[in-house]
Amino acid sequence: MTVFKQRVFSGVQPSGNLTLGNYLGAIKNWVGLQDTYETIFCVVDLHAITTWQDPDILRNATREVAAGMIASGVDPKKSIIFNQSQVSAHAELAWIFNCVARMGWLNRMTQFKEKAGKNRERASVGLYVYPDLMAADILAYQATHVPVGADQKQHLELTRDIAQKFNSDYKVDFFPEVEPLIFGEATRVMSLRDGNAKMSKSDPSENSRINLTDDRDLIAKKIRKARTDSEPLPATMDDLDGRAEAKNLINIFAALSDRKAGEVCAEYEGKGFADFKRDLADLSVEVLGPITEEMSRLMSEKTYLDDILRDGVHKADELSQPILRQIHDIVGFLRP
Ligand code: AQP
Repeated sequence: MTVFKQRVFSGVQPSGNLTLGNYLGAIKNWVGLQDTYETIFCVVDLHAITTWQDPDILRNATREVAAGMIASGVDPKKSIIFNQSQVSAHAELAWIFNCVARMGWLNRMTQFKEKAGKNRERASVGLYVYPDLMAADILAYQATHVPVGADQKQHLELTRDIAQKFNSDYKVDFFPEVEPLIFGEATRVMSLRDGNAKMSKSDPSENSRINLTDDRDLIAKKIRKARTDSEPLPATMDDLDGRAEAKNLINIFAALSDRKAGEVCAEYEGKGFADFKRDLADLSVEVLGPITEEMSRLMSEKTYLDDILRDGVHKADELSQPILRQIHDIVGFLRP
């Protein structure tokens, strides 16, 4: 059996402002992995264009996501940080995986159904094969671990299916079995306006999310305006069933303070939301304020950000090209 190097890959789309969901569900968790694994973090601009992106805004958002990662503690000296479109292995391997994945598998992907909505016939083909590109992102590095939010679980299962089918079709032990790393107290941060909808960059309501570009006042204001109910907080998380907005705010509090949700709930037992939201606003400003400020400082240093991305592209190419060449040999592509 092949022993694979313990390697982490993850990414974020530059499809809008980074949200508290991206931070708590993904980026915050990446920071602690840098000392244990070889870590590769990608601004997935090829994924972003599966829905329309204005070119100038996309360029800016690409730097902004890189700045957000670095401001959150991803260290360019420890991790490879780069943008996906500049490393050709991603798109090339995605094509091979388009030929490995089955239509039936992709038809079951709930993210496509949610994002395409009623307008399925008008959705881009790229949006449909998005999970194949995600599998390529990971497997172009033979990555073994992928830290993501809970919404990406199904896509990672598909990555495992693709890897297994490739190995079995070509009778090789080439791709590892990828392990999802879904951890923290906020694996699925919900909208501040609707506790049953995921907090998302592309939600038309600005008040539904906290952006990592919001200043301290705006962060506090959005928390104060977050939708809640009129009941006091109960003693345990189980007693919050059916109160999605309340549950979401407790989970956010717990994740921001590195505590357990149950512990936070018990601390506020019997209190109303006025007290809780005041404390949550203070905590959010304390934790996110320095990140948003550092991010905005980094955005004024475009050359520095571009140098980091260029260096990352070079390193990512060096890792992925030999793997891609082996894949070509396995598939039977002649290299004259
Ligand atoms: N609300 C969330 N809670 C927890 N984790 C989340 N992630 C995203 N939203 C939440 C995690 O962030 C990482 C990067 O996500 P992405 O940008 O690649 O795509 P997404 O999941 O489609 O994020 P958005 O914000 O909803 O983007 P749009 O609106 O453009 O589709 C992933 O690890 C994801 O799990």
